[in-house]
Amino acid sequence: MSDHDQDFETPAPAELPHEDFRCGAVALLGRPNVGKSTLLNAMIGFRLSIVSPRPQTTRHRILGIATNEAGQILYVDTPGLHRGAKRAMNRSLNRAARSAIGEVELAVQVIESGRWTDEDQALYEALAEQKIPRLLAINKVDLAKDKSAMLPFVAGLMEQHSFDEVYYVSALKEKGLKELEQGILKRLPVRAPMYGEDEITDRSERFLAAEMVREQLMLRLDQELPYATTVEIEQFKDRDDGVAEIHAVIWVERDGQKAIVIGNGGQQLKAIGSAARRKMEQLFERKIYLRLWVKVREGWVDDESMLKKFGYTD
Ligand SMILES: Nc1nc2c(ncn2[C@@H]2O[C@H](COP(=O)(O)OP(=O)(O)O)[C@@H](O)[C@H]2O)c(=O)[nH]1
Ligand SMILES: [Mg+2]
Repeated sequence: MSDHDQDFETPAPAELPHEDFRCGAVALLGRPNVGKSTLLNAMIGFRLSIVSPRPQTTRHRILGIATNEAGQILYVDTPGLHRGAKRAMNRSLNRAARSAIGEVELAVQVIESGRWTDEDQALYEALAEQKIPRLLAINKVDLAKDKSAMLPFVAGLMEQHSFDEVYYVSALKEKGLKELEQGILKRLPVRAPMYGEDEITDRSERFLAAEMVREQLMLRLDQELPYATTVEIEQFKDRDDGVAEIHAVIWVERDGQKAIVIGNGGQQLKAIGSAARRKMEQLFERKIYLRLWVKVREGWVDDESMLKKFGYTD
């Protein structure tokens, strides 16, 4: 885990562990909600990238690192590309997804089993312009009641599209992941590892702490409200007693939203705080003291300079 004051770790110089050791970056791309973040977490064996049933849960590009004897894969999770990006926030999400494509050795397009939408097609066409190998991961195969119906779906898809290989996976049930991993590894260059073998991300604990709070907002708030919130870490301090003390501000757009986030008698905020704290304790492997505030900043979702302040710059 990286130091919480620094966003990017300097990779340790390393030698090739053996002559066929592979290392490289892979983008997980697809429309919102197909399961990219769940897949990243399953591939690295850590619940690093936040997941909720809502589209646009992922707002930042996030690197998840998986190292084994065969190689080191740097998975780049991205916000899903989506259309009609009117608000500044949505435009920022699209930029993050697009810039990831230019920085990787390989792309995995993730779709939902049995569905190929216009957005899937648009992403496919954007990827086809790149000179990197692309794999198709058909996710959520656990939901397909009739597995035999999948064959005509895939056959139809392959008639009109070319992928280097197709994989059937369930990120949730951890099915088909070894095969996908091998398909990725063999297409990566022979190269020394860029990160230490126990590192799981390039993101700071400070960043991840904000994400853990945001995950609870996505899970617990209704309708549009999660999209009007963001989280800023004002303090992240390791105390002498071994406890990490974290002060976080939940920003909302209006007073009415603030009241909802706090809830009757502070119930909602308390639930958000204790669930986020438990997740942090798992990920950071120490005791956490978390304090939350809710503050109003009108129009932050449409304001490029506020987005910068809140870290939406990638
Ligand atoms: N049944 C099933 N659900 C999945 C699978 N993978 C992801 N999901 C669910 O799909 C929703 C969106 O997942 P998420 O990883 O946030 O999607 P993303 O927007 O592409 O990153 C969540 O509710 C996940 O639990 C899967 O393999 N099977
Ligand atoms: Mg996601």
